Amino acid sequence: MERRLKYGVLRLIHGDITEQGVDAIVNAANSSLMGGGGVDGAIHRAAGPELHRECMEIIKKIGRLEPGGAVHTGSGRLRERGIKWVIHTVGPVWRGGKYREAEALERCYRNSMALARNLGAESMAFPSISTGAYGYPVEKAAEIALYAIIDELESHEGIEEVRMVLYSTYDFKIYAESLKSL
Ligand code: AR6
Repeated sequence: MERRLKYGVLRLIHGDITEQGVDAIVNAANSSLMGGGGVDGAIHRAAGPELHRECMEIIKKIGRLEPGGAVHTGSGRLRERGIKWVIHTVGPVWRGGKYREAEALERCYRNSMALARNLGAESMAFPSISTGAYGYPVEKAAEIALYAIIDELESHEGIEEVRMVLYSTYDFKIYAESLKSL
């Protein structure tokens, strides 16, 4: 499923983000950039130890990465798959919706895309940020993610393709329904 926008195309993909041949992939990290489970674990495993070393260098400089923020590293062994950069962003932990979780989630997508544009990436892939360990309801997260990506692709030149990579059939279905209604 895809949507053509003014400056690029948005594609929904059912698959694994580490297998996407795009310039940049986005990691749903935590504030310490220590690595973890879920998509973070999968990306670190596929990229190898260099990614962790680069993340620790960043943390030495900035202390911690706040929810909504985004930083980048190289891609370690993922370079062999054509991936040049990993963009690390931290989604909000879902606490019922009254703690500006939506704003933080939207910033993850917008800041990651701004960073990708500055790096010169022409293609990038997102996982469904915050909807695993961080508990964000996927229907709500899908609407925010897709709206932010569409708006960025309608207003900024540079990125020609954004893949939203959904790991489960259920998530893919929810994102597809959400895209139809936007
Ligand atoms: N490719 C694409 N999506 C994936 C993959 C993959 N290989 N593996 C899992 N997902 P989560 P969060 C999906 O928990 O909610 C980590 O420990 C998964 O099915 O990875 O932002 C971090 O270190 C789900 O839909 O991220 C943080 O501590 C989505 O990725 C914390 O979890 C996000 O789930 C971040 O939690």
